[in-house]
Amino acid sequence: MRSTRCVLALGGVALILAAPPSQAATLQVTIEKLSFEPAEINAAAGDTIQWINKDAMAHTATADGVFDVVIQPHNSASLVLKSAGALNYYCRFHPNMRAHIIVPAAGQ
Ligand SMILES: [Cu+2]
Repeated sequence: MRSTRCVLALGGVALILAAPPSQAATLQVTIEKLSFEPAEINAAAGDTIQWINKDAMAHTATADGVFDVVIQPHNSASLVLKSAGALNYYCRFHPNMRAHIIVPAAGQ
């Protein structure tokens, strides 16, 4: 497990926060106006990603062969990351909606 993680704060300012090495976190990604924000997050295997859909239409977070989460309008959905590795995901309904999860291998 990594000892630091990036969290995007208001205005896109990146803060580096120390985190307990073995504690899973919940990372939130907001979907608003057909875009994932932040579009890139650092996560660890075991972390939960929670998508919060502020739009009036359904979206998905889809990484082919890895996960496919539907997020209903004005609702949220979450997923526990199973393994390390970089992941690109997109919305099946709006394929130009794209985002990225960076999951470092243990020890990085
Ligand atoms: Cu969408």
